[in-house]
Amino acid sequence: MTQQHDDRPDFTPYDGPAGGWGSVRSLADIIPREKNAAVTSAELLRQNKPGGFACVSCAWAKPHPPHPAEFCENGAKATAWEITSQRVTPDFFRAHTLSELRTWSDYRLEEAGRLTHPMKYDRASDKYVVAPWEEAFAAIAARLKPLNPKSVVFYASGRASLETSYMWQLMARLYGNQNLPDSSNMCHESTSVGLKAAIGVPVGTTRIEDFESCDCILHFGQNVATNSPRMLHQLRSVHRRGAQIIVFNPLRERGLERFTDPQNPIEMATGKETPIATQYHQVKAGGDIAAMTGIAKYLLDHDAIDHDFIARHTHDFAPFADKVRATSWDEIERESGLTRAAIEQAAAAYARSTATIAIYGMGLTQHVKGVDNVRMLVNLLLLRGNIGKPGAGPCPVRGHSNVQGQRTVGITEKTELAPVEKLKEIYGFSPPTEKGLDTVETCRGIIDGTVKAFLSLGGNFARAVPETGLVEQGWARLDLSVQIATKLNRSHLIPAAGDTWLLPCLGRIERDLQATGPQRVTVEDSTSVIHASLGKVEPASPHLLSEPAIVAGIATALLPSNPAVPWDKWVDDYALIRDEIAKVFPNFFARFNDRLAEEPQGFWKGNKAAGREFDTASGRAEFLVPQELNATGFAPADGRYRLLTLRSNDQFNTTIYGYSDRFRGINGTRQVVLMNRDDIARAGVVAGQKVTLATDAQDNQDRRVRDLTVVEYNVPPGCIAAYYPECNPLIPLSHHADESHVPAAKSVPVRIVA
Ligand SMILES: Nc1nc2c(c(=O)[nH]1)N[C@H]1C(S)=C(S)[C@@H](COP(=O)(O)OP(=O)(O)OC[C@H]3O[C@@H](n4cnc5c(=O)[nH]c(N)nc54)[C@H](O)[C@@H]3O)O[C@H]1N2
Ligand SMILES: Nc1nc2c(c(=O)[nH]1)N[C@H]1C(S)=C(S)[C@@H](COP(=O)(O)OP(=O)(O)OC[C@H]3O[C@@H](n4cnc5c(=O)[nH]c(N)nc54)[C@H](O)[C@@H]3O)O[C@H]1N2
Ligand SMILES: [Mo]
Repeated sequence: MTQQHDDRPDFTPYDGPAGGWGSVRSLADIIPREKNAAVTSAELLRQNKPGGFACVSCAWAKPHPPHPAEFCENGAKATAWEITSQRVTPDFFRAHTLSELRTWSDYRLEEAGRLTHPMKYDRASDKYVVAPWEEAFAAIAARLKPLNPKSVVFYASGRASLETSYMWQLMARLYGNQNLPDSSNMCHESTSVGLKAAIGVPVGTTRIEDFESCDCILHFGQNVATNSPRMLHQLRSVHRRGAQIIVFNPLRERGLERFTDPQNPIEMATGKETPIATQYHQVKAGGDIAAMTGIAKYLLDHDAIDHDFIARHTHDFAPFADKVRATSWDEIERESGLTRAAIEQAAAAYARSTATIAIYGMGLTQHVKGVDNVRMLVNLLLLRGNIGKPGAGPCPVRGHSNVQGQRTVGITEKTELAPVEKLKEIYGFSPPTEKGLDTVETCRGIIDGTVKAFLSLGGNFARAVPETGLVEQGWARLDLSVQIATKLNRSHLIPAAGDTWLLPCLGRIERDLQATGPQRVTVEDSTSVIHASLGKVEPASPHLLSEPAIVAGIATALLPSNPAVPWDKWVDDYALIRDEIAKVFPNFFARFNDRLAEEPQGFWKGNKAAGREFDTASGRAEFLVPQELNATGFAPADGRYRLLTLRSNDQFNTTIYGYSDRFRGINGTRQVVLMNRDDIARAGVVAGQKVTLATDAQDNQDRRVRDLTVVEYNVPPGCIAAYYPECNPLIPLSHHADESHVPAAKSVPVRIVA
């Protein structure tokens, strides 16, 4: 059951499968709570289907043909959450000051419902008050015009459509910057950097069909049952075909162990479960480079490598092989926390495979050596030629439903990834070429005062980023904060010194009616397939504007008029925006509108590396020689733990649906720290006791999170786990992946203060 906060904390280990009756009960609990059961139930049948809408939860691939119900427990929660009948109206804001709302939990803020009117912060009353859209656009433009464009940031959170995202980046560049951080800066940027350098594309090469022909899956640091549950269907059929699924994860995540399909009546009636993992290795947090080095060592020692592929398609194999051979099993065992025998068992299974997919998530990307983690996994694939053939390839599992797509259409702070020449040719201006700010650099700018204005296309920036304390203090000094959002969150409650705007938009499941009729939007999934999405639900309020209309409103007020950029016409007909995308990105989007019509199940935008064409420095796939086995970026020390920050099964990032982390058996509270039994004894605490975590960093900043209940849990010694975003104040801003700047949220150095 989904529970309220702390109503009765309960830590009973869960011994059911993922899916199954627990998942049905969880839905039966959530749908009525949002008081819109009939609409939600009808909408769920349109989810992830041709002519329907693309789920607003994760970015996992949508199979064709779809399952009769192509949704999962968490996708259904996301749908119910968006089309709730609860409303945050002007009356709500008349009743509550921002000082009061800041004391509310993340759960309570979003549970209050959908925002209904454009609002402006009024300092005298400390409240949001209604203001008309035209006033909002004019006032925002008036604040932005005198500012140095370099001091303004345009953040995007990964959910907005390709159409909106395209307009967002174009507005920023026409205004004069490419300060376009997005949530992927906290997420799969290690993939974008690592895969680009290794294989020449910033995205995975695996397609959903590959799951039908692989005979092995290497699975690192991704929590499938919670974060991409529809993928359990693919994993289950892979397992049933007798393929190997080899998991590396510090936690024994239930969905990786066994699954009962909640949509299969026979499985439900008989309680039949399918195991998922064939091997499960509880690697230490940050120990993956070591574990993968061990696998590579076995492959080299047993000559289980694809010499022909390596010779024809790769570069720098020799230094990589030398380094691996020179690394001792002692070091590998110590750094991975795994025995040689366990690693060899994994390596032997991999060596027998003819086609392997490498799946991974935040467990690899969110470390100081996050890029090396990704590259090391590619090294393993290259050793056996597992790229560019059926059933093989890297498969990063993306987060937000269009986070990969936002990057594809120009949301990037990096000039070399921006379509500078095309923009210049088509719109007749000189796009900025100075590198823009990413998320970490934006935080630094907010803290040191060089960032003056922050515009947010969705998301909950102040809550999702590291170093929460200093970021919130800096935020209060901004000249302008503009938040385009569906629901209230903490980032909306920290008023800027200048103007603060809260602009409510349509969600993707809602009908988007413009001058030429109902509009579709498009998104890109984790496997580079572009899908159309048509919302049909009555909008939460008649005062909402669509995201494209809001961006156009700001852009029109802000920028000199340019006949090549008819913002209003684009809002009248989103197909015109798709025509622009097709002109600027012809390699991926030629005949964009036609292809949507021809392939209603979605079209693949293509991927050179999938055809063994490697757009890298050497023109071949690059091996990387890892410099360190420890991905955490810090040395072990007495009393220093590696904190990994987790998502529960009852949240979407900073959106907290409830207090039930069912598969982990943690219910009724999120204020916990999961510890190994021996560590509990060593630390001199007891299970059930409340402790404080303090960051163990060599700077003068005091970072603490208090009142966390110790829960005994099966985690490797020296590793502890607690929830995101509650623990974000503990992450130093400087603690991020070397090249990609992804905050290292999966290994934060902390001490326990009893
Ligand atoms: N329902 C739901 N769906 C979501 C989200 C959500 O919050 N809720 N968020 C979305 C977003 S934006 C994203 S990015 C994805 C995130 O999805 P995931 O990539 O699954 O991210 P996390 O939940 O942070 O969990 C990472 C997993 O890595 C493991 N891990 C931690 N440290 C290490 C390590 O050092 N090595 C290894 N091998 N494993 C490690 C953890 O135990 C955990 O199982 O999901 C997306 N989908
Ligand atoms: N410690 C720690 N920190 C992390 C992570 C971690 O694992 N550990 N994970 C990181 C990752 S992977 C990510 S992606 C980031 C997430 O960071 P963000 O993407 O910034 O945060 P979300 O929680 O996804 O944003 C939720 C808000 O989005 C708004 N929203 C929802 N739907 C829509 C819509 O359709 N349109 C608009 N305009 N707004 C909408 C709602 O107002 C909601 O409150 O957090 C990162 N932070
Ligand atoms: Mo993410």
